[in-house]
Amino acid sequence: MFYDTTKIYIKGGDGGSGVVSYRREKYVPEGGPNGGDGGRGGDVILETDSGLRTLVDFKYNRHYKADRGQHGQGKNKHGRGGEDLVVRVPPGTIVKDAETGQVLGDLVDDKQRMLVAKGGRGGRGNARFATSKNKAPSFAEKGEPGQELQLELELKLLADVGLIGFPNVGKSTLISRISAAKPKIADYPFTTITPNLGVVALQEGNSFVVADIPGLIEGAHEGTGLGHQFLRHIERTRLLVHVIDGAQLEGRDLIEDFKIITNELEHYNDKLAMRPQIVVVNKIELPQAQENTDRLIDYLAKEKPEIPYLTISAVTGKGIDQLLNLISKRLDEIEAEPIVPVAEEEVRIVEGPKAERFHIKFVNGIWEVTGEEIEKHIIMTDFSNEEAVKRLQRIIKLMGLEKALRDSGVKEGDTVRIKDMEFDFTDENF
Ligand SMILES: Nc1nc2c(ncn2[C@@H]2O[C@H](COP(=O)(O)OP(=O)(O)OP(=O)(O)O)[C@@H](O)[C@H]2O)c(=O)[nH]1
Ligand SMILES: [Mg+2]
Repeated sequence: MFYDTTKIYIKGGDGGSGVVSYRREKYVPEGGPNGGDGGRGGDVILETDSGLRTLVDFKYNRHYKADRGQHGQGKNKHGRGGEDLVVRVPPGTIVKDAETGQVLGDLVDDKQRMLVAKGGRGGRGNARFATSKNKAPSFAEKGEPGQELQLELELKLLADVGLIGFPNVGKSTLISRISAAKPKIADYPFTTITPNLGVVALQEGNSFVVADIPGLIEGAHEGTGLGHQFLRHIERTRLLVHVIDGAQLEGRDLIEDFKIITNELEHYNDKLAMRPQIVVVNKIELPQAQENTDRLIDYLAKEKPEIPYLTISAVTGKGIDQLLNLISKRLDEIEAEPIVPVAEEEVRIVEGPKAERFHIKFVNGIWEVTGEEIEKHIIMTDFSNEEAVKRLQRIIKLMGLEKALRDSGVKEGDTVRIKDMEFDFTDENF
């Protein structure tokens, strides 16, 4: 089985910060708070697009960040939310957490969506913190950072195009010319013993996958020369490219070659024989090729007018661009077959992190507190603002952290570290 994999970094947009602001009115010396909230950051969403067949686009662009939310403003103006970032992937993409290897989702259908990184919540403005006791709070919350994650994308490659033909006609040379595949190439039959896949990248983000299989010979449909096994690999392709040796170095006849391979396909599987085909006459730069080729072309025009043909030289590159254009055009015309689901593993849609309470550890004389919820409060607090800090202290009490620290044996004056902030454990601080 052939897999294409790639790693990408994704991050939801950060939430905008809330703002501190007061009403200013004539004759009202001290207006009430009117600081608006920050907007929420955009989410990162994967969406399948049946126009994509491979992961090549991700080889060049590995970072995906959604927009951040705008900060709040005075007059109770809330910040605008950041736009979601929709990242397009081909159907059949398995999405894994790159760190743990856990399968997060299996995107099969066209236009299927999966939320992979949530944007951060916007921080609340000071208007939200007004109470009967504190009518004009002078602090606001900072925005919550967006979720970030390394993803591993995995796609089982299904070949769009199958290269068929006799041994030694230049199938492997052709795939090595049009893709990054590096098959063994040599001047003797059956050089290729297992199939090779190559991804062909065209302009405008178009790409397709080609399978180069070992050469076929007469009797392949009955298993001669392992033909059975090889034909199986191209059963699910959408287009066959039949490569013929124009120079006839083996002393064979072009038209005979064509008929033998066609016959093998028909005997192996009717459907395979009906598959759209392009005939490619290779080694055209060799002097003896021209005459042979004219004969084959006459034959095709008469007997198989539905099959387009081209002459190329896989060695010099002649005709290769035309061939790629023709393949791409034919693939567009042929309707894509539905992709079969590839993973049976449990499918889980990623949600925001589970808020866990905290852990306390004593490391090198410092009490370290970790936990998503408390760390989020630290990040969202504006430490340059005394009132915001007081609010954090209340939260710490309410969460039971102060008591838990005491129960763990924290003494007056000890250092407590949460995230990158260090506090002295004093009455004033806790
Ligand atoms: N002159 C010339 N030689 C070519 C051309 N394309 C391939 N060859 C040569 O033909 C021989 C066979 O090429 P391969 O690409 O290994 O052929 P294949 O069809 O993959 O062969 P199998 O794997 O045995 O089925 C090699 O010596 C190539 O260098 C061409 O366009 N012109
Ligand atoms: Mg080969």
